[in-house]
Amino acid sequence: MPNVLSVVAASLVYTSLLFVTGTPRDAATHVSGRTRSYFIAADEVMWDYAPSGTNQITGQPFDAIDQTWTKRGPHRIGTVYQKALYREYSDSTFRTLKPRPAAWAHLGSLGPLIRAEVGDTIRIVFRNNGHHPYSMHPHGVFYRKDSEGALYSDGTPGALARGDAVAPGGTRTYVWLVPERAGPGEGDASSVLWMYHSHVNEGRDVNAGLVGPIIVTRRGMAREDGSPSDVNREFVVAFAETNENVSWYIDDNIRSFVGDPTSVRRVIGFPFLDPFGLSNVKQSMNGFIYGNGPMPTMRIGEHVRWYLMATTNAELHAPHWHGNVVVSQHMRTDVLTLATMGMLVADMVPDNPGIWLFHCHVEPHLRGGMQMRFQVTDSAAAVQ
Ligand SMILES: [Cu+2]
Repeated sequence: MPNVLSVVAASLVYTSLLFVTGTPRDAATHVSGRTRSYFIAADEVMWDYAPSGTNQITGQPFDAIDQTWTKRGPHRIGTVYQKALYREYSDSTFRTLKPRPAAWAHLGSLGPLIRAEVGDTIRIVFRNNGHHPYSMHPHGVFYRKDSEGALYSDGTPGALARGDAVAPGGTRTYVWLVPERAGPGEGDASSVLWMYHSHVNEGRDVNAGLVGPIIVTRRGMAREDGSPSDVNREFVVAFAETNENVSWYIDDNIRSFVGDPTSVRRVIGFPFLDPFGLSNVKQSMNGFIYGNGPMPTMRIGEHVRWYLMATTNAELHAPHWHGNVVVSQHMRTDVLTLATMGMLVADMVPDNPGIWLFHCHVEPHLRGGMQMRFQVTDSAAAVQ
């Protein structure tokens, strides 16, 4: 009996400790692995949604409907917009951009890939090179209030709240833990997708471009670089109905790119019934429309993992791979359903060579350019 009582007493003390500190002391936050450091800035850059100037899906010049979103003119911005994008630097001086590996060129406008294995700690030095307050707010990983990167009334005292909105020119270090609950669940594959984005004024920040991927690999399943050891190739694709009308930079873009800037005004609210508003809603995949991004390439028989995400608008997407099939959520399919801020993992073992379409099946998205291609080859030489 005394033993039982002492166990009960000990557990009461432990439980009350949790309430007092607000910090679980058990496996929930247990990390013992390596610390992975990243130097990431929010940079204001010009971004082209269609750098080739043509429709890569049809192989033709943009047709009259394509030009709704691609033609610059007296009342249209066209395909080049000023945006704020997350970019990776070599060190804390933020002088040298870290080159993006060829395997990740397809990320396009997305921020740098942040990786971890369960048990690791992610340390981000964030520099705001923009003209608006920005932050980095992660999904899935374990953060305390000083590393949440989101601005709202939560009672956090001043010093700990500095990361909620980093002022222009400011720098902030975020520490994100990767305990078991940030990694694959029981039914998941060997890695899961999370994302990070600015969360000061979420709609304006994310539509300006501040969003990127996090991949967490199961403990014991990671290579040195953090990638899952049972996968040959990984691709991240963000389906985004990017609404440039709500970006911080819409007025700058009107001034810079519209031939007659006084003829148009920023559309507030529902943009689709206004021709100028509609032209600024880009049906993008990693910041590209009409297949203008790098084409993912893979070999027959490889284990290919696709990570799909959507952003912060009224998004409902139906990603569809032609020619090959995937297993996602324990089901075999070639079409998934992806909603706002959704994060999906789909595994493919390509068995059908060719250049294949990968597109959103929601008709207005498809027509607006939410399409890309991927290549399956049986030749080793054709794949990087
Ligand atoms: Cu869609």
